[in-house]
Amino acid sequence: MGIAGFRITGAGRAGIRAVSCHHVFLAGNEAVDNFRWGIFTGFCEDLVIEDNEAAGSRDEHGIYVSNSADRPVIRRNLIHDNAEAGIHMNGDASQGGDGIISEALVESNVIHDVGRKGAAGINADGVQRSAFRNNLIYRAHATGIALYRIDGADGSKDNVVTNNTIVVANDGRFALHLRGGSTGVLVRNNILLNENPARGGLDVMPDCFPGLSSDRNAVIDRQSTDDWETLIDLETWKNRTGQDRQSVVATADTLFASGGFALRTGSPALDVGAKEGTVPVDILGLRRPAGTGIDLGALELCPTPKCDRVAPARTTAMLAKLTTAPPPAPSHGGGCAGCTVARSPGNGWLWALVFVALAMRRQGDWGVPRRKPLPFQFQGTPPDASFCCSAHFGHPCPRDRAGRHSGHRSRRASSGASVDRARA
Ligand SMILES: [Ca+2]
Repeated sequence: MGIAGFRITGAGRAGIRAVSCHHVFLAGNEAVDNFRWGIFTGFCEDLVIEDNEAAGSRDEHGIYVSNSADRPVIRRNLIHDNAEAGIHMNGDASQGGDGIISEALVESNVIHDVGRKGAAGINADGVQRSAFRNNLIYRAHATGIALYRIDGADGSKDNVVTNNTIVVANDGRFALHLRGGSTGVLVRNNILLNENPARGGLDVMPDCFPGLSSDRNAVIDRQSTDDWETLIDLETWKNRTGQDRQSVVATADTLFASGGFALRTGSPALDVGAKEGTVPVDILGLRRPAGTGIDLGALELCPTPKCDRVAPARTTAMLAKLTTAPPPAPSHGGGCAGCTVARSPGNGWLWALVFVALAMRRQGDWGVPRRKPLPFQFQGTPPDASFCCSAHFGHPCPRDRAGRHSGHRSRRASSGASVDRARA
């Protein structure tokens, strides 16, 4: 089943809640200004959470995927201004199951202004054989990405952390933190910056070095192997750990064009990335490599007037299983010249709902303030109308001419009272 196109605000616990389920698809919703979580799931296997906005959770996280359910996909969400984590994932051994979330895909999320009460941009407790890639995390007031074990049955082992851009705020912790026996982690092509002079890029506890392979990252020149008791520069880090032989020291000024996180001409992140562990498109669908090699971070730079841009992979096993007959599609006009509407047999109704919802939101029909522009923009024409409308990128969307759909206003999901076995 799918839940798409709703705006939920003011819930006492979760804006959207899905527990003891499987193959649930949450897309294009706005879960904003709810008390504890924007989107909460527990024991929900093969879950897809994409193209949602999860913001303003006053107590905890934007998106919380809990318990030991496997194969969650969390991508292209805009997550911001949550008190604790942007995305929190918790294997929850204390709640039964195997205590491990396996084979999660966490990619192309934009996460900012989170963690004032702690946690991380992306927090993973007992998450294994999973990929964290193409995420942009900035103004992180706690950790950027943390792989660890507190209530998971085991450390967050055998994960891949590639092509993320992380900038920690001046009151935050480290950009990437491994602890609790989180071994076997592949770290490639990340930008790991920190505005806090007392913290830095990589913080790896000694029990996480077995199987660690970290290289080709652009990092601020402060790392740690002892939970920030001492800070060491990149050269010392290389000598002590044998890691990051081809990583480089960098700052925002040397990496980014002014005003955002797109790479500047001459950036040390250009064309020096590894192929290992990466994905063939960047956070905006630009095909890698553009230029002579793969860039570091979530945003590949197009060095020529035109680069190959593709729609992000949208087809999932979940989508293939949605078989509800499609109703007539809404009419569209304007916006996104050159875009086409991607459809898969059997799920056109779902995308239609997402389109209507997002177009209405753009027009202010829900009284929602227009989103502040993000500090990067498309270069050229985006490939796909649904991608244009993606909650992340502030691009003009196709306009819906069908009028208001007031029935979709402020629909409130059930929350709280029944079986919620998540650790709060
Ligand atoms: Ca490149």
